[in-house]
Amino acid sequence: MLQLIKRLLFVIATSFFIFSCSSNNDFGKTQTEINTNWSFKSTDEEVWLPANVPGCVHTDLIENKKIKDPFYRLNEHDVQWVDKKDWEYKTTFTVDEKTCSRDVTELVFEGLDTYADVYLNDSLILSSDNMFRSWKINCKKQLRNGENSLKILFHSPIKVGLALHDSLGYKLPVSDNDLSQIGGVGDKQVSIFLRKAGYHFGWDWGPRLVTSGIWKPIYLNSWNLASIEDVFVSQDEVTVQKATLTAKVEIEATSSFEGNLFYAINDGEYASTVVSLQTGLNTIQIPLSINTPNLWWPNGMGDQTLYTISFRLNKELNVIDNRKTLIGLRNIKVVQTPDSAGKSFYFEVNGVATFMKGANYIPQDVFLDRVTPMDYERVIQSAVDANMNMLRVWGGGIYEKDVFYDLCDQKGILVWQDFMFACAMFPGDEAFLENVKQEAVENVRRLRNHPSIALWCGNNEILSAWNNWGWKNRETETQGQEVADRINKTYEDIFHKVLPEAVKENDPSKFYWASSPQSDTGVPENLTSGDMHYWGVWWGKEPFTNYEKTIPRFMSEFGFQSFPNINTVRKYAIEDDWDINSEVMKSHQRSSIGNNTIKEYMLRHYQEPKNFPMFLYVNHVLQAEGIRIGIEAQRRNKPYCMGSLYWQINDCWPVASWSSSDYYGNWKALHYAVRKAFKPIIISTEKKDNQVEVYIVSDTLKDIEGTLSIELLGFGGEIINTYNQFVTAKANQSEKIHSIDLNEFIKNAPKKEVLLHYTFVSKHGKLFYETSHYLLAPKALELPSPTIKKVLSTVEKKYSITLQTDLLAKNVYLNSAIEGHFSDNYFDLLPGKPVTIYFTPKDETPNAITFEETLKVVSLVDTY
Ligand code: BMA
Repeated sequence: MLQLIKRLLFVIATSFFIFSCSSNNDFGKTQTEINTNWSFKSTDEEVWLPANVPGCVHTDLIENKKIKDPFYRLNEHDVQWVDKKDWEYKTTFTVDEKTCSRDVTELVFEGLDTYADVYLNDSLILSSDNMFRSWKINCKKQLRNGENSLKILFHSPIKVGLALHDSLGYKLPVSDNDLSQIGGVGDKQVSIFLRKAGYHFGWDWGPRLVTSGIWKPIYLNSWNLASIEDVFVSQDEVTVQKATLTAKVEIEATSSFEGNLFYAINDGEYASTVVSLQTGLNTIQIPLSINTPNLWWPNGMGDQTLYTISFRLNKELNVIDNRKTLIGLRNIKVVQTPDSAGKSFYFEVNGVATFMKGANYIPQDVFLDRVTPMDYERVIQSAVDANMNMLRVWGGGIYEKDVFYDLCDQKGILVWQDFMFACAMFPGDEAFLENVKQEAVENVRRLRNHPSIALWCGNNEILSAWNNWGWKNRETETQGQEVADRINKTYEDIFHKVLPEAVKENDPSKFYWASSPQSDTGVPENLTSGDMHYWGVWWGKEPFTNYEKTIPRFMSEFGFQSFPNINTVRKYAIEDDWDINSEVMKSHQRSSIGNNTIKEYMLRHYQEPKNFPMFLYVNHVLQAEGIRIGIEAQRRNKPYCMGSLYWQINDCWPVASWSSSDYYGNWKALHYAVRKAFKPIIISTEKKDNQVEVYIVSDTLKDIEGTLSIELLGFGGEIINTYNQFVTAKANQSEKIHSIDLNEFIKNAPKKEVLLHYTFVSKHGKLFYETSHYLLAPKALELPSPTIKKVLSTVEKKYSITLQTDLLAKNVYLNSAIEGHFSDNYFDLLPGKPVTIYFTPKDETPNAITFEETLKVVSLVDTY
């Protein structure tokens, strides 16, 4: 009875409220970002300092000159105290009476890193424990008309982590990437206990800077009557004739009412449907269709058409709320069909088996607030420019911000999306699993409309670590069967229950893959099914040519390191540090085997460079050549192998790493080499004793006819022999088209003084591909000393540099102290074939004289 009276009173009160609101026409959602007047301090200090929100403790400390740039020299080691403290952030904001009186006033925290207690006007409204989740708190009770105070207390992630670590009662295996020693906490690797980006705790390419803060915006939302909370457009059937879709619209209502939901596709006319909304969450399904739709294609295969689907909720003539979502129409499948070797593993996009060309992606800065939309644009455009169609968002970083996926949608980059688990076993108590579930559900729901999302993957390398890296045996031996079983059960719980269920319930058409790498049966990787991370080259010190022998169905990781270029090194090291074994350079090299491995491979192929800058340059060429061999081998073996994602496209600080472009966005030799190796049509060769097998590999969707020409050239440019063949680059295929018998083709020419120059020119005269290969390792070549002539001019905001040489100039390297981008670099310049390069300065005011003064052009022969 009491309940009934209460309910009646509530209904009367709400009806009155709605009536009064409607008479004011006070509808429509308002959203205000709370991003001003912030200050911060550690809890043991008195003085508040100005802060940026979104931001983080470290960048605020840098701005207030309390710590020095942690990326410079050894400064990272001096700021390890920051993560042992608790930090408070506070601000005030004003709210008017009208906002206060609305049905719902809620604070939305899009990202708090990580353990935060939030107080609104001194009342605790939230305790957060996961940086990957957002939090929406109805704060109608605590919000005041006038000035309001918001205070957020961030508990030290290390202190929280240590408490969780010490109370676990058993030990969880974690890879060496959690650099607990640098953090001054001995061997206590606490990263796994916190749902916080793993790489903040260090990685084999990352600093240990465990920051805290408000890393995404905070909003105050207010609305009356109803709010469109979510729209999911499921693509039930997409053909070239018709796309059949269902929009699932979630509307939260504060009371029941009859409204009209209007909807439109692009700028088309609105249709509408009557909706009877009940108090609480309502899900409305709207069938939609698009005749003869323009499909969304990955980069290189067609356009990236996006459709805007708009919704508007009305009550009579009042607009209550509206929402837009962008979709791209495409069918995407991961095809695993048994065949004579095992089982395929490839992406089929709009019915086309598509070879995935791309790279692994890590967060672009250890301090995420510093990554601007321009940085996202730069990295994703660099993937497009390098002919990629896929990036893997790797599981030790973050579920990226919306802008990342928006750009991938626009530019045709498919995303292999890991959940955020990498190289460690995790605790499996109920609270942890529930937290993971909420994180997964939220991120799947946030990203599911993006046409770029191709696959959800549970984790990075955990299955391999447990089974192949000896963890299972070690933990069974040291902690006993029961503990080992328990650790394994958690793996099963997270990666075979919680995460796949989140995908199934919220994004049912997408493929879920529990771990990268794994085979189709779940055991860690093999060559006949599933995906592979092949680290025999690099970690196993195997020769680069082993890339030609190790061909999986889908290569999702392989890589080789290089230092950044000299301009980047200058930003973190002084000239006294210019030795890879100096303390500073070693601190910016996080791979335990890094320096020695680079040197060892370098001396296998190249003469010892005479000085440090030359060492960096040869290191770039070495890395590029190694990965080129891998990419080409994987592409030649299409359709057995259907993906090539090298490790890694970018960096999160200036460091020696496997990246193809450094922290400042400078392309290493590798990025130029990748652009070439990923071209739609390539001529690729494999040397077998005295034979060179010549392949033509095509990702284009139609046959291209043309001429393959092979010239044997002397280093002075003289043509010693030629071979021409009319060939068809068959659509979406790799084919062996010729075999060169070296004994016959090179005759008596000394191998150390010749090269093979390949071109493929279409019958319409278009040069599709051109490359040079050598018959011996670079260190065995008798390289001449060329005279390279350069002619400079300015073209709009760029410089053009035309280079020509009298004798072969191998791996011509252009560098300028002025920051900017060369259109090509590290290429072979042949006599009689001038090349024009464009340089685009970062700073838009070119000064021809300064540029010319600082431009240096060298080639491989100058390195020894
Ligand atoms: C891979 C990644 C990372 C690591 C890289 C280089 O397997 O998954 O964990 O940074 O190797 O060692």
